[in-house]
Amino acid sequence: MIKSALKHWNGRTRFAAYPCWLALFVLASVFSTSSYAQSTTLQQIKERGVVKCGLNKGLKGFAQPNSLGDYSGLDSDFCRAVASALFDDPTAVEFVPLTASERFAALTSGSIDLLARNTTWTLSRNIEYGEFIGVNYYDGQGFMVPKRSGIRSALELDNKGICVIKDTTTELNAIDFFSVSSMRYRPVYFDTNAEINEAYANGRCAAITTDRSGLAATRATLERPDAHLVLPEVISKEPLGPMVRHGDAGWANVVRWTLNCMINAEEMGITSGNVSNPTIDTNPATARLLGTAGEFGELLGLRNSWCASIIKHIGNYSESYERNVGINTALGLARGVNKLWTDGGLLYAPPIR
Ligand SMILES: N[C@@H](CCC(=O)N[C@@H](CS)C(=O)NCC(=O)O)C(=O)O
Repeated sequence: MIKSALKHWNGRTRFAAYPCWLALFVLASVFSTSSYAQSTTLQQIKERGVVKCGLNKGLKGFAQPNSLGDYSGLDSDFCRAVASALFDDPTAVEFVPLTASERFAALTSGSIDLLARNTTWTLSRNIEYGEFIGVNYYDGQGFMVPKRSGIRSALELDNKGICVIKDTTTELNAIDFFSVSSMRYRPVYFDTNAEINEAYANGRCAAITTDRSGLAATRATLERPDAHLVLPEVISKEPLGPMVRHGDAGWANVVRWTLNCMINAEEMGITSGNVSNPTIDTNPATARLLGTAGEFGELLGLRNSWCASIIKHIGNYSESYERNVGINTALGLARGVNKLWTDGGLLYAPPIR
């Protein structure tokens, strides 16, 4: 198109070529305004100096506040990872605790910059509320019962009281499951984990249903975890992932590549322990990840050492997983499908190049 436009420029058809130039100009301006580092959200956060991150009010392993209101967990780690990418400072986060019912309005209204709250990626949420940037925990829904109930299968829950949190995929999956299993469904609804755990502990329902990671978390907070059993059935797919609002691709990229950085770092053996070691093996892919080769941070509107900052402060995916939900924690969750693809799991991050 440029060649033909130039040809016309020199000839009598100069005027006729005008629309062509106009089109080029329009295209160029469209590309420059939607270009990589242009993000209003990113700009606002840089000016504000903190990332506003929506997370669970209290879910052990994912977002658990201590007495000072300081959070630990896989999701709060993710908030801190984004802050590290932006500011090289994992504390540059304002945590915004949200119930399941509050979470999407908080995102769409702009009161948070990102939502990292054990939220399942579904089609309707993707269309109505925002962009899922990836999956930070592949989960599925299950049931937990007191062992002494004698219940050993979810198919024995006909007409039994089921504790469930409102405005969740949990609520919808349970309806499907009881219907296809030709069982009567008797839900008892709650807003928060604190309420549901208390109700379950007090025998207000025969079983509690939620994501299996959530069941492990609840079990760990009960007085005698061993007295409770997570039933074998997995009744749904719950890909849990962070979300951002629609309409700011630059910001979505920053959040998406934060997760990709942590997964790629695990694959390359880069940890919080060796990331700052100057003698670290720098093959070309490692150098791109650490920002010593290429300008990938700049493409995102960040420093080139953005990913090195994440690993330095938070660690790679495996470090965050093992610290918060892994086999040696109270939740005791084996990596399972959350292993890297190279180990037979589902975690597969696109390359930094
Ligand atoms: N992943 C599901 C369930 C999310 C969910 O809210 N789960 C409950 C149980 S694990 C929860 O986090 N409750 C905590 C609270 O609101 O206090 C979804 O996205 O709808």
